[in-house]
Amino acid sequence: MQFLKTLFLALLIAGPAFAAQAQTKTKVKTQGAAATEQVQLKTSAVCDMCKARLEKALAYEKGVQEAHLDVASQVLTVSYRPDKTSPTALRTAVQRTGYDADSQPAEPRAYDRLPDCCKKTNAVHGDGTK
Ligand SMILES: [Cu+2]
Repeated sequence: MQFLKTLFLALLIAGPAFAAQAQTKTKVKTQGAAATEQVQLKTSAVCDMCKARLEKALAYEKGVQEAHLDVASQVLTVSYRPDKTSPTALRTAVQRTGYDADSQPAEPRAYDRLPDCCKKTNAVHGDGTK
């Protein structure tokens, strides 16, 4: 009986400590999520190669947590830390990769380096005749 009493006492003391620890952890996690913002940029991407190129370029960009391009709509969705970067900086990153970002045109030199099939002027792209 003495053993059970001791166990009960131990739980009584340790219980609140565990609860407090769990609470602290949850709070930190919530703060991290709240610090993330999302922006959608209209790009001139045309295919899966563009998608891979843009997503990779943005992944290396400071403050970016996730980048996802929808090829059909050409919309690049970026999750980012507003204390580390901004939509303006993200648009510039897209331009430097060779693609238009919203109303801003691609950087000409980067655009020239793109493979022909990824250039926005390639009208036959994607119809399977090349
Ligand atoms: Cu492409």
